[in-house]
Parts: sequence; C-alpha cells; structure tokens
Amino acid sequence: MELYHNQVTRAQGSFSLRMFHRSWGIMMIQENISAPCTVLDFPMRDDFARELKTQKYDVVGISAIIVNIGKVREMCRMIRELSPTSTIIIGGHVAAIPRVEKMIDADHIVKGEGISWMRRYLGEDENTPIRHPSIVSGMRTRIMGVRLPERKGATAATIIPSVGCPMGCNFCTTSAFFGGKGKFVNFFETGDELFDVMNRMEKELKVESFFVMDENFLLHRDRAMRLLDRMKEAHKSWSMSVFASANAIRKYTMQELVELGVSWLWMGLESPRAGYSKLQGSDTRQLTRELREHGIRVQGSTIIGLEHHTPDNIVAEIEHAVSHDTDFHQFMLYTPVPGTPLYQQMAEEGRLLRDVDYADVHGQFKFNFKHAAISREDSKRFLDWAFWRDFELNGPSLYRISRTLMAGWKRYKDWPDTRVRERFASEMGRLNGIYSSALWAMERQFRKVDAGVSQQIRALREEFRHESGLVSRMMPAVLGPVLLWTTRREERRLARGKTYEPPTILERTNWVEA
Ligand code: B12
Ligand code: SF4
Repeated sequence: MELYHNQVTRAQGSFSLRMFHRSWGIMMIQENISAPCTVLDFPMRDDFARELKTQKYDVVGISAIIVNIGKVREMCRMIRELSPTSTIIIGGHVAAIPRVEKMIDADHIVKGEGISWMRRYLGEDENTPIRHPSIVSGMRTRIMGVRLPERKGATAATIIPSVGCPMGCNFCTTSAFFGGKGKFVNFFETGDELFDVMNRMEKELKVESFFVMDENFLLHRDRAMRLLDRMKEAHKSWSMSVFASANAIRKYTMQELVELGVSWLWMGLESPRAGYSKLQGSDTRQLTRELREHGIRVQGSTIIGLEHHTPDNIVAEIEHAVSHDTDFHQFMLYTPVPGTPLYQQMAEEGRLLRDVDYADVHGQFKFNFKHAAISREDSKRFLDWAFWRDFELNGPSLYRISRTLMAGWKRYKDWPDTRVRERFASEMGRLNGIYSSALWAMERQFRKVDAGVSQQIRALREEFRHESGLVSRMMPAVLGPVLLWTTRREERRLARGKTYEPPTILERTNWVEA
C-alpha cells in the first residue's frame, strides 16, 4: 500500500519515503451511491470476517488489482461461508485477468469504470454529477526513522479528475482498462468544475496542496488554463502534484507551470530509444533540468527490459536514466499485463512464461515473459542495480527535493505574482529548518556511501543556512543529531526485517443502525 517504498525509493534504506495510500476507487464509488455502504480498507482477515458476521449485506464488492487475485479468491470463499445471501461484485484491474470468472466464486465481474456500473446496478441515475470524496493523499508518513505528526492540512488532498489515458502506450494497463488508445473517462470536464472541487477540498481538509490523480493531467490544456484563470481570480496559491508526459509538458511555458502551482511532476522517461509518441521530439534531460531549476520536483520513470535492451546496452541505458538526476526515480520492468496490447502480442508470440504467479506480476520482481536477450534472473539484477545506482550517484531523494525547493525559492522569492511568491515562501518557511537538520544528518550518514554526494549535501546545507532566519539556522545543531540517531536506529530495524502495515479503516455512509 506504499508508492515510494515499493517502486521509487526502495533502495534508499532509512531515507526511503514511507507513506500509505487509501483505496481511492472504492472511496469514489461509496461517495456516489445513495445506498447504505461500508468501506473497509486494508482489513485483516478477522476484521473482514467480523464485519460479514455482524452486519447483513445485500452486496459485497471487492476492489483489487491483478497481484491480489489470491486474496480475492479467499475473500469470496469467506463471503459464501459467512454471508451466503450476499451478492459478490468484483471490480478494479483484477477484472482484466483472462478467465477470471473461473478462478473466483463471484456473481459479477466489472471491467472498467465502476461508479456508473454500480449506480446502474442499484437502479440509481448514472448521469448524476460525480461528487468527489475528501481524500487525504497519504498517511503514516515516515522518513529517517521518524513518523511525521498527522496535522489537518499538512498532507495534500487527492483529486481524481479522470481515469484512463488516451495515449495508449502498448504496456499501459490504466489506459487499456478504461478503453485504450483515444479513450478515457472524465469525471470533471472543465477547469471550472475542477476549481470547485479543489475549493471544497481546501475548506474541508484545510489543504493548499493537491495530488492530482490523472494519468496525463497536462494533456488537457484548455482545462488546465481555465483552472489557472480561476486560481488567479480567487488568489489561490495552491500547489499541485501531477502526472504528465513530456509532449504534454511541452505545451506549457515554465512560467505557466509555476503559476499553475505545479510543484511535483511525474514523467515517463521510459527509454530514449523506445519510440513512444509521448516522448517524440523531447530532450528529457534538458527538460528535467529546466523543471528543477524552476522549483518543480521531477519524478522520472524508466522501463527496464524493453525489447531492444541487451546485457551489453542496458547498463548504458540505466546510466542515461540516472543522469537525469531527477528528485525521484521509478524503475519498472517491462511487463505484459493482462488486458494490454503488449500482453496480447506476447501471448500470440508464445512468449508469456507459464507458472509465474499473478502475485509476482507487478514489475518490481522478475520478468513474466521471455525476453530476447535478458534472462528472468538477470531482469531482477538489472532492476535492483538501477535503483541502487540512482541512490549511489544522486543521493537520497530527500536531499534532491530540498535542492529543488532551494532553486525554486531563489528564483521566485521576489517574483511579481504574489501567489507564486507566497507558495515558495510558505514551503520554505515551513520546511527550511527541518530540511537543514535532515541535511545535517544525511551528510554524515551518506559519507560511507559516497563522499562526493556527502560534500554536495553539505554545500546545500550551507545554502539553507544562508537563506534561513535565526531559528531555522539554529535548528540543525539540535535536531540534526536526533535525526542521525533515529536514522541509524531505523537502519538497524530494517536490517532485522521490520515492515510497516497500514491501519484498517472502516467508514459508513447513509447508515442507520438497526
Ligand atoms: C494509487 C495507486 C496505487 C496506490 C494504491 C493505494 C491502495 N490503497 O490501493 C499505491 C501507490 C500504494 C499502489 C501500489 C501498487 N500498485 Co498501483 N496504482 C495506483 C494508481 C496510480 C491509481 C489508482 C486509483 O486510485 N485510480 C483512480 C480510481 C478512481 O480508479 P480505480 O482504482 O481503477 O477504480 C475504478 C475502477 O477500476 C472501478 N473499480 C475499482 N474497484 C472497484 C470495485 C468494485 C466492486 C467495482 C464495481 C468497481 C471498481 O471503479 C473505479 C471508478 O471508476 C493506478 C494507476 C491508475 N491511474 O489507475 C496504479 C495501479 C492500479 N497500480 C498498479 C500496480 C502494479 C501496483 C503495485 C503492484 C506496484 C508495485 N510493484 O509495487 C502496488 C500493489 C499494491 C497492492 N498491494 O495492491 C497497476 C495495476 C496493474 C494491474 N493491471 O493490475 C496500476 C494500474 C498502474 C499501472 N498502470 O501499472 N498503487
Ligand atoms: S502516457 Fe503514461 S498513462 Fe498514458 S498510456 Fe502512456 S504510459 Fe499510460
């Protein structure tokens, strides 16, 4: 249930950003039906059994992705045993598995968008405008051995404007699941609708930052620019984390992105030789550098094991990826996943490996197909090495995001648009003492990994010192050693095999106790 630690900062030890995310698909469905409904997120087996035994459910819906098929099978079995009159409905990406209906005992298996399906099933009007639930984007954040306090407004709100992506890259399951190339489902069509949702979230959750869960937010320029107009009119200095492809980013000037509040950007780099249309004509290294110079944190994403990769060229491709020096970098194995054009092609070519458990088909372990030049075992070695190399050469992501913040602050602290100025000032004001202290500890801890990076961390710490007020300047002397101690304690815990789990969450709507 973690994003960063599973697939982004997994080699960064105690510097890895740990954070859990709720299951947004079922939260969206719950918010948009009028039937009494319970969402049980991250249940342990006992929680699930208790709920089935103590309440009487007409319908039990399960949301899952492909890796979780085994859990879905067991949950269906439990429902039949403990609540035999319930109708079982399965939704989410797990529905894309070929012949899934033969693997689990369910009554309905729903492919694609679920809100309209559920409304239809319940006899409700499927065209009622979508109401967005209040979603805090992450919880139980932990880094350098410290769990951050959970204060209202401290964590961004998640906004989900759409599902699917019209670009239709051959491996992409999100695109395929919601219709494939040229198709997607928009929940909020216009910048005005989006503004209203964000405005409501700002009030309800006391947030000024938003995680925009749209596969290619910047692709829809008219919507984004209308949102910007409304933000300017209402003097909102909101910040936004978005996903966007290089070709979509290029539709904007840096100034437009900064004014729009884009502060974190997830961009697919894939591979310079992959030929995806979203990368056409883009020098991604130059683009990444430019974005960071404007205070925009970049999360790059690179695929390991594309068709043209060989043991001879893959190291150079990984070095190229790492040379982007992004703030975060995700590496994923090229993976044919059921439902995608790539899966279809691999199946036709007879290249899918039999006997690979679906629980292992997620791009962070080993190939599930026969690659022309790289073995299944080596796929894991190259993947692990990519994460390690990025960490070794570029240092902890926490250092990198501090560096990008500093670059943005220096460039925009005296900017004429007060919204922009306020955004950087507020982030700097909130964080500079904390970042300086973390840099103090990182500099020491990283000496044994790479002395050069440790030196760079030191130089950045000096910059923070220079830009800080008195209190923030004093903080590292006190907080730095504490963080160094917690970091080392965390390293020992992780070495002993410590893992973290999300809490079970139960939420009822339209509920009247019997
Ligand atoms: C947020 C997210 C996460 C969060 C998950 C938080 C959580 N608690 O589940 C984090 C970051 C932790 C995560 C982790 C992983 N994820 Co993820 N994740 C996403 C992401 C970016 C958004 C999902 C989302 O909320 N979308 C918005 C909601 C509204 O859409 P939705 O969930 O699809 O729900 C809609 C329908 O599917 C349907 N629906 C869903 N549930 C149900 C239930 C019923 C009953 C019905 C009727 C309908 C229905 O209705 C909803 C509204 O239309 C997607 C990519 C994407 N853009 O969708 C990948 C994605 C779902 N993740 C994926 C993968 C592979 C993983 C990991 C395995 C990665 C890894 N190697 O570590 C892990 C596994 C986690 C786990 N144990 O299950 C893949 C799934 C591939 C597949 N075909 O199964 C996706 C599609 C990304 C991709 N393109 O490869 N992920
Ligand atoms: S641009 Fe990204 S989200 Fe869209 S189809 Fe390609 S990989 Fe999927």
